[in-house]
Amino acid sequence: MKKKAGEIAEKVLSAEEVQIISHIDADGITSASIAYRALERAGEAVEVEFIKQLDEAKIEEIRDGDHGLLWFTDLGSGQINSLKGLDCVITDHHEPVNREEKLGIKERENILNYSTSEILKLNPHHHGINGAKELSGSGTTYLVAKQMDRKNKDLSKLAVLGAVGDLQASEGGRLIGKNREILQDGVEEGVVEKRTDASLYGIESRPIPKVLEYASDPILPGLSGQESACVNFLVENDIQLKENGRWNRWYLLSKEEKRKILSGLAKRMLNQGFPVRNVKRLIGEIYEFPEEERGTMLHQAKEFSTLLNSCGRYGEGKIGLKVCLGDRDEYLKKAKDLLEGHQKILVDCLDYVESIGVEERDHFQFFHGQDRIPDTVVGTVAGMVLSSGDVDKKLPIVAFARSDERDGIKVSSRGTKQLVDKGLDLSVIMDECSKEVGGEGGGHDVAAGAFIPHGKEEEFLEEVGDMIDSQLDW
Ligand SMILES: [Mn+2]
Repeated sequence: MKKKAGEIAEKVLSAEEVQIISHIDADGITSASIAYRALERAGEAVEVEFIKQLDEAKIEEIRDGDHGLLWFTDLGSGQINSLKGLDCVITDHHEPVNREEKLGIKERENILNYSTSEILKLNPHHHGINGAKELSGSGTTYLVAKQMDRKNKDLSKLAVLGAVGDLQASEGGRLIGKNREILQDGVEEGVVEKRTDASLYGIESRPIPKVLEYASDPILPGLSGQESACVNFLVENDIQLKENGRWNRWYLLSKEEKRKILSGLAKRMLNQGFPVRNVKRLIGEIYEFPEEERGTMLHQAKEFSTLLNSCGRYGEGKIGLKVCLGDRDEYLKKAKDLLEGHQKILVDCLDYVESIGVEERDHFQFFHGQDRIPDTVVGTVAGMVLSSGDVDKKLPIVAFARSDERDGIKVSSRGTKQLVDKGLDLSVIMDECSKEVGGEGGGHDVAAGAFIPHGKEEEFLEEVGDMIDSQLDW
């Protein structure tokens, strides 16, 4: 990977002008920020554009446009054949959709053939590294930045942020593989710190009762979604909720107080018959950025990346980029407003799904968000529904929503680690089944999406059912 990263570094450094085109989510925003800062430090002219997906129409537009060297970050692998002839490089971690390229990982000969293809690209999947768990788009981009100049080692902070935003640390509660080496760079540079603590969201910036009330991973029985129960639980455990009129925060609690709460939560979960696996998810490794102000969302990777993801969902990648590049004023405020609005929308969407219900089919379950669920959040909602404990976790979930921008249906699908271990690969399913009905798709084994024409939903679902059936050993 180092050699390939070096080749890309050389190419981008010799370009006069670079246009970065990146995916519009936390990982894509941090990818673009890393590429931007590295190029800026090298004194190059840089432009950045964020897109939801790189489809044929977008590629045509790019072809017709006037630009310097194109640097695709956190996307591009699935469209490599359509990019032929463009002066570009790719740093991405999504699975190469093309079957032959995927096979190339295992077959030495194919790797050789592959490496002679004209477009310079860095993708963990071509190096036997799992791009869903061990290296993110921002991590892949960081490897190139590091080859551009060792001074860029401080950008490892953004790579850690992107990996956390892509939920690469969620399994087992810590970053693993190549991500861990990047984390180590950040620790050495003094820009990242790691420690073990509650893995619940909001331990930095939210009042403690809210941390419990909004907990969704894991779900806290009798507490998640129930404000007064959370307050009572904390009072019973002698936790001071306010100090001098200000809400107490988790990070300010003593070890003993944290221990008390966590063991109380574990007891509740076990009493309710939740598996030990879920209980273990209460604790994980957390990543902090010492340069940022304590008690703010920016201080912890989980909260910072959530802020970036909400920028992305509302088409405001540039706001996230500004925050990543250091704005702590106007753009940070805009980003926070987006997040606040987002949390309200999610609550409405979950209410809507509850009202229409989730339909179970033979091999999966699904709901159609129509125009009531924005296509930008349908994936998040699907993931929340699947982990809510209200539906069957043994079935992957597929969700539809009408696209805001294009005429058609946005599809999101989510699985679980257990299903992936049994053979589920949603990226292949979304790719192949959408093609069958005249659409396109791709993503990761555990989470993938597609775009299909209106009215093709039933036909598409039939294909999906058949394919899940053939992938899984029931
Ligand atoms: Mn990504």
